[in-house]
Amino acid sequence: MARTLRGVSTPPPLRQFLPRCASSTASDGKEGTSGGQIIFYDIPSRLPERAWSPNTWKTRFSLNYKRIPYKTQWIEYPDIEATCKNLGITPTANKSNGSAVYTLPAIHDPATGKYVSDSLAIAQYLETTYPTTPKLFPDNTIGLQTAFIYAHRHQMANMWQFIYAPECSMLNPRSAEFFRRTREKMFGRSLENLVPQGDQGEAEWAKFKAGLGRVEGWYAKSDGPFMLGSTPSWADFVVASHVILWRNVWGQESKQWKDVSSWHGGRWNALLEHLKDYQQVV
Ligand SMILES: N[C@@H](CCC(=O)N[C@@H](CS)C(=O)NCC(=O)O)C(=O)O
Repeated sequence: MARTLRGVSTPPPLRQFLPRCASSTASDGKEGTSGGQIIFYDIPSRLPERAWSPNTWKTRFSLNYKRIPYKTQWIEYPDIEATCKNLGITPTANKSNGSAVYTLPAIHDPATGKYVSDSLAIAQYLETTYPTTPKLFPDNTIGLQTAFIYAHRHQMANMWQFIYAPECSMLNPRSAEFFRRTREKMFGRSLENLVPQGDQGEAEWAKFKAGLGRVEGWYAKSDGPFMLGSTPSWADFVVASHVILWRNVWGQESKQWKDVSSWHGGRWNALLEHLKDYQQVV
């Protein structure tokens, strides 16, 4: 039964606040013509709109929601480390052997000269640097929302095995080769072999549904379509970034997407609809 989603606050139209700018690609990541706008480093795909990565979508949502002008610079997977090192962007993690892991999203803000990596650190940076823009963590909820990310990630553990193979096919050839090589080394088998089949496939798919159902249970407690009720916040952008990933990697017409979008009273598709104003790729 379709759930009634109540009390959505209507945002001002976003388009009028955003610059009319083309996205660009530069092999060294250096780009001298951002016109004072923030540069947002993202990973391209073969999709018409190019954007696909859940982590970088969190930053796109953050910038769009805050109506902060920016331009996207597309960096293929094998160029991420060199680009970050070249720009002085800090790594976001360490491998088990202690070596640094460089990831996107990252941003460069010419107004402060700062480079920031990690989607949550970027959100915090934008929140403190642009305090009069719409809040990602209203009412001092940053601690709770940080805890939410960990809880959400835990519920999503069974999903990734269904993602990696189709994700790889969606990437441009250089990124696809890098992604396949690094992930197959990490998992010790082919991406295709990661996808569980037959009865095991159904059991794992049911576990994914159950995890997402727990997230739905948290949403159902709030008085509105968003985690904080009628106002979107970081938590919704994290969840929606994953929903966009599913729609993209499996495709609108796929059995998987039709399945997920029918679950939980249509909650996930509805969430994307409610956040439509913040999904521009510029
Ligand atoms: N904690 C980071 C994770 C970012 C992340 O894992 N990004 C992936 C793309 S979705 C990446 O850049 N991976 C680089 C690689 O695997 O070499 C964040 O939230 O920004």
